[in-house]
Amino acid sequence: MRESAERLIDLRSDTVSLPTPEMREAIARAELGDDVYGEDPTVNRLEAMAASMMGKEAALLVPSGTMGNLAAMLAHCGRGDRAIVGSQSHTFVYEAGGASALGGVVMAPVRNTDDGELDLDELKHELATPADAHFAPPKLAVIENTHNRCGGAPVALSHMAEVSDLTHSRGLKVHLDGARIFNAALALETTAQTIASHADTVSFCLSKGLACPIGSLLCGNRDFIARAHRVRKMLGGGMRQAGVVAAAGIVALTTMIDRLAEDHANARALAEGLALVAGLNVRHVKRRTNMVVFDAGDPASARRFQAAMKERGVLLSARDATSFRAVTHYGVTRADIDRAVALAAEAAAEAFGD
Ligand code: TLP
Repeated sequence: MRESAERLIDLRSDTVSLPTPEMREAIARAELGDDVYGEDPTVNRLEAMAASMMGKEAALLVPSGTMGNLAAMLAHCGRGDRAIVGSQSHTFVYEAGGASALGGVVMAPVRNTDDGELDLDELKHELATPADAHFAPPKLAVIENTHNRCGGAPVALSHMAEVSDLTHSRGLKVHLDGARIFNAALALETTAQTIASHADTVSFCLSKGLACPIGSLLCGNRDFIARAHRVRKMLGGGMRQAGVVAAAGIVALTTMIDRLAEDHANARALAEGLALVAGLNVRHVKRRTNMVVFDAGDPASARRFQAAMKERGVLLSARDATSFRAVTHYGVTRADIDRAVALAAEAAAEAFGD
């Protein structure tokens, strides 16, 4: 949400959340050094915390989730290697094809089910690529939990275990895009560490539901993190006094995880409210996290609906020509949700009326 006099209800993404007062204080007081030399004590502290929370040997602070996934793919794969990704995954859809454009990695999409899982038959087919000079050798499978384009669905641990077993049995590695891993842990009633145990490497974001201004962490074993460290430098992601970023991250990991329950409850209330608005069709998810995806008729009515909401101060992100995503976060209260639902009823009457 922007810092301005006008109070918007910004449901476009949890990335719009602003840092907490405690984060701003921690940023101001952070002990700093040059992290490219490995000398920023605050970064070192955050990386150690992240590695231990994910049950991995080491961690690396990167500026964004996109760079975390890219550094992981480039550290796992060489030019001409194949990475198996979900057809609806963030790495495949929303990262500008970085692994292919910058690293020569061949991305092989496997269908995502509505629950954010990988279609196992298609995965097996990709894994069965013959060791023949015609084919780009598969090196990596990428899974996402929670799954953004699949409505924030938390992906079941049993599925993760299956993907991990199949992939490892072929000698490939598994990377988890755990941008919202703490939302997944809450919804699955487990720990982030248990989720991450099904992957060799994991990236997670500080700047989504945890409300930090910047930053993601990539975690894995020491060798992998050493390779990723070089890739991060190559990508221009080596930051100097990065303790100003890490200080907020430490506050996030100590104070902001439990409150995600509030975002999940708000998303549930929003889904229930929008489901009662004529003309809107809320997509069902087995377990809701902090997202609501809904359809709003044909493309023209959907455009009118989005504009009518914006006029009333409620921002949504378009998922495609007819559907929208609303995300709850630290900057959205329960009262905002009730107001957003009431305004959606008005906007729908305007957009879908004769
Ligand atoms: N997702 C953003 C947009 O890019 C769509 C959002 O608003 O949700 N993995 C997943 C699963 C993500 O949802 C995102 C951000 C990222 C990686 C990338 O993180 P950043 O934005 O820090 O590069």
